[in-house]
Amino acid sequence: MKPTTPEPLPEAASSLQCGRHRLDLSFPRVMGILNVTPDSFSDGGRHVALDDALRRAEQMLAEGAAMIDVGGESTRPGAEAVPEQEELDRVAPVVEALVRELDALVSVDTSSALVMRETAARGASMINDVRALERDGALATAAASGLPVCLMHRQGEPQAMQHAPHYEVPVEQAVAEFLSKRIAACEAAGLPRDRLLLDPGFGFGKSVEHNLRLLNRMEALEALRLPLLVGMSRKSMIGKVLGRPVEERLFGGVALSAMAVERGAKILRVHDVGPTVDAVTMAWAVLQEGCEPSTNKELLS
Ligand code: 9MG
Repeated sequence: MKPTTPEPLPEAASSLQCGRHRLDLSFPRVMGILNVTPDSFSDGGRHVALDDALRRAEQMLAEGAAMIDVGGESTRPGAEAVPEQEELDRVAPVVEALVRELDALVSVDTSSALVMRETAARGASMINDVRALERDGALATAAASGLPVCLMHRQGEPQAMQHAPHYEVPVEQAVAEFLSKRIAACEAAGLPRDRLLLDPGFGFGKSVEHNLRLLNRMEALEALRLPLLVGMSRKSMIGKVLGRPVEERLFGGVALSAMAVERGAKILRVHDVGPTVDAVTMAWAVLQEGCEPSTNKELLS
């Protein structure tokens, strides 16, 4: 019998429909982080000061962010869970304002089906779930929303995930296997591949050595042929290598973003938008050996 040649896998898509926005992924894009927890933009009480959040988002867009990721529950190691209704009360007015006032491409960082559904109804354009749609109702809700979803790898829950993380197989293999299973679960639930992005989940149940190896070997995830989103901004992997507190991790984070682009990342989730746009635009120019096609910078003019 004639040997069969396996079908070549398609390339990761070079653009993504995000609600009413079409996101061009033919060059690296920056996602600005907007945490709306009471310790970020507090009005002095339990409510987020809407105007401050809006001004911060506006600044990130002016610095070249392609989208804003709004989150109402901290996923930092050790963070406490927030009741769903409280999370919704934090994020819903901000999502609504970003859409209405800035016409921004808004991603919502949530694992809650309620928050996904309600923010989609208010104009959110993407779902960013650090639990990869594993919570009750999340898969069906995300599928029904019509929005793209970022599936992130994690091991454990934020409360305890950094207590001696351990993997039975190389970390990049564990991450790729987990994400493949989640892609299959999404497809089975009616959420097609062309609405998915993948994220290795730096810092989510990983030691500093796991994180460094995972970044160095991120090409292992390129085999899954979906756009890669990464978040390393200000994380403890930078603090541990450089011995620096969170407010002194900018240069380390920018270096990691450039390296991630070289290893296939298409979206960088960061706090420091302007410096990251410059770094990834330079990295991309080197990889392309030129500054065409259009870059984040051109969008500023
Ligand atoms: C919400 N959040 C915190 N860290 C993150 C990361 O690395 N990736 C994604 N997708 N979301 C994150």
